[in-house]
Amino acid sequence: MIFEENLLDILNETGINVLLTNPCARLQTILNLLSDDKNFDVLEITREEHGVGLAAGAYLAGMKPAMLIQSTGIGNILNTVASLTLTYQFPLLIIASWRGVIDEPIVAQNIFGKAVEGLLSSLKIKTLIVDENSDLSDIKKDIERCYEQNEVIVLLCSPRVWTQSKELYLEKEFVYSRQRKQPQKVKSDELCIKPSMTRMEVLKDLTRNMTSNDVVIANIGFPSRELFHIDDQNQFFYMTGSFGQVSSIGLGIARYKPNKHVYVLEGDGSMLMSPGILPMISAYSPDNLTIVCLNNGSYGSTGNQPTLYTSGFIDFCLISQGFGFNPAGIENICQKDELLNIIPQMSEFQLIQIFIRPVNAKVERIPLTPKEIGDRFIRSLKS
Ligand SMILES: Cc1ncc(C[n+]2csc(CCOP(=O)(O)OP(=O)(O)O)c2C)c(N)n1
Repeated sequence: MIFEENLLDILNETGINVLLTNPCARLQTILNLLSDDKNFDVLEITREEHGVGLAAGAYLAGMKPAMLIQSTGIGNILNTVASLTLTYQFPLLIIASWRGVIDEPIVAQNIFGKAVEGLLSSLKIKTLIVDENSDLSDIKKDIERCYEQNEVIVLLCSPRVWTQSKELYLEKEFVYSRQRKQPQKVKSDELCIKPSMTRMEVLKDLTRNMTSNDVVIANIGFPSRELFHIDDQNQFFYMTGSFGQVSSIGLGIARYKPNKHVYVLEGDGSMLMSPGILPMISAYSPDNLTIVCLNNGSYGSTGNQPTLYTSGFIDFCLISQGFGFNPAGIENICQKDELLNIIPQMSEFQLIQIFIRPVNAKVERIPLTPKEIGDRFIRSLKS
């Protein structure tokens, strides 16, 4: 059996059921195999960091996710692994094609490839080196433990274990899976320049109509603090780090808990940090996910520093259309009466951008530990 088949068998036997992938030339064979493999839900991630957010969401929703990426991608995820996965004590298996160490043709891989083990060990993340196919037999127990004891484990798989593919230079038949839509302008010329509501006022209105079937993922900082202060619920997930991953977590939960409606409280700063998640939301498009972007034109939680972009010329509604969101599921809101009108049908929208004043309410920090936030959230999804 080739390495890739062996690895997929082990993942299957250990109950892994979601694979979050971003390609590497060495991963061609396994990615080809996965395109026909019904044992896993394979999601293509646009940035490795989103994989960590998605994996958190998938785990909260009861799945067993793993990531399959190039080792360089570990550089893109370290903060999110530390401030989300390790902090909330979520398990995560990362399978990395280890570049920059052996037979490396690309110089730019070398510095990070040689440093990656040390970086992971400085975060006390267990790293296992896979040099040959037979190493996998020992690794099964580690993968099982990862999910039993909520650990993060990284498999650094040497370039020599992957089956060489001859397809790198083959032209593949390419078909657009969706018809291109002519972008339709949504009120961008009428974009609100004088918002009247504060975040606190909006959150009070949004939560008033929520039921126990509604799940909220709240952005880092004051959005979480204000929500907690207004109405703390077990099915509210408060972020304390992993800036930029709120929609990834929401997408992960929405995909695996289709009977719940997931509201993501995004920020304009956070969306600027991670617009790369929008194509994934558009493509996987769960109809139980609503992104509410609270646009205060600034980085509110760090002291309301205006962002040059969102306080000026960026229109997230138009951007989302460009990424393929259905224009009928997108709305810009500026005034309270518009908000009150839309709230009863809020669950039908994919993205609602609400323009608010850059004001933070004087509310205390959330007195729960990340572990408590995660544990009670998981229990609430089961009930
Ligand atoms: C990787 C990373 N960079 C920067 C920060 C600091 N930070 C925390 S919250 C925040 C601003 C959030 O702004 P936005 O998403 O617009 O939400 P708001 O607070 O305005 O509601 C920043 C810059 C961080 N925690 N992590």
